[in-house]
Amino acid sequence: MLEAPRGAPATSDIDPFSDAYLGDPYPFHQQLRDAGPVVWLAQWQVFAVARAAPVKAVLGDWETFCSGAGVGLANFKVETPWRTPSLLLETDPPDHTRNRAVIGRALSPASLRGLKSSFESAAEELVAALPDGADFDAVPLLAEAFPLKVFADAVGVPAEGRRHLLAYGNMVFNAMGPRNERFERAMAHAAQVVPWIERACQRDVLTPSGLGAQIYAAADEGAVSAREAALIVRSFLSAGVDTTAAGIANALYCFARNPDQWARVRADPALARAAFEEVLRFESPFQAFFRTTTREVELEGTVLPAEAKVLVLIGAANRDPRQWEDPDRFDVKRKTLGHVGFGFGIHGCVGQMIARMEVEAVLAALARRFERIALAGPPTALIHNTLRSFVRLPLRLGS
Ligand code: OVV
Repeated sequence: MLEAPRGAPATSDIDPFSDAYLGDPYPFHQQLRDAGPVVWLAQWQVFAVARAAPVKAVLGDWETFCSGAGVGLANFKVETPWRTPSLLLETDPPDHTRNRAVIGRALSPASLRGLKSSFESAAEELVAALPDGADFDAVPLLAEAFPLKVFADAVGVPAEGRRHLLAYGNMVFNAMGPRNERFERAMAHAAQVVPWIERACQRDVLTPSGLGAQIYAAADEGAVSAREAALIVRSFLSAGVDTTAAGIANALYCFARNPDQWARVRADPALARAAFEEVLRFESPFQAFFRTTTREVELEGTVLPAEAKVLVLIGAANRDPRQWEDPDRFDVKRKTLGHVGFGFGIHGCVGQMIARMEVEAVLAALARRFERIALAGPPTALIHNTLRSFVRLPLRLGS
């Protein structure tokens, strides 16, 4: 292929928000990686990075590639965001640093230790209720049910109306793409969902011992205002359910497709934790998001102007053959250190410890009961502006 002149990026007409791309992004990822370290997506007038090295370079330099202008296609400096921006996701230092410390304390390994046994018993109970040898849809019964129970319990939100958490996550993550039909469909439920979420962020609605209450306790200490506390709690509810549900569904899909890998986890359930890292690499739930340049910058020989949107293709970086040997092979014993499934840098997933605890509990409970995980029919992929998962995953488990 002809190299573009120095300074000018490769150009592509790939549409990362088309049904074809979102249904099977991997061939497109390869084209984007091979096109160059930075690619200009003509249709959306944004840059994209798909190789592991420039993805990490972008995420490692928050001063140049900021989040305060939004991490979706929309530039918040030009377009009014659909909701009050997140004090974590859509904020830069120094505010981000302060808010991150508050939520980080609530989600620290020390703070989460007490949740482990309740996650394990909830996983045991859900798995015990699954049919042995009969078909069922693993999306509602396992992938969604588990975080709706344990994460919502951990935060301390009411049991009534919890399904709104899934609808809200669907809005939040679809809103990072263009204002397309997918976005509009997700927003169709806003009138019921948004008020429920806003209520659930209030101190008097949250249980007194949950993660939500801990944010308000930090407000009592003066770390943040009460208004900010509500918005930080909103981040739990935005980021903590759909992502983990996708992680569980993607894990089940990986194992159904790779029975030899499930056999390894069965033989040694302690592998469950490492296996989830490989799931995050191989089928990353949060596939893509944007940064915005704060200045003109050269990235691997390409010059990007200030105020440019840069699409960061997490899912592509996680399968970059420049970093990974045989990247399209799902291997639970692979050294997964360096995957960006939880992001990278100052905005790296603050909930990654609780996510790992959740998925590990589910996989370990499944490994104790079931020898076989098989597809019971064709799965229906979720076609979503940023998440990769399934809307239907028919499985048959066998003991
Ligand atoms: C990582 C993430 C995704 C979506 C929403 C948020 C965070 C938030 O802070 O609201």
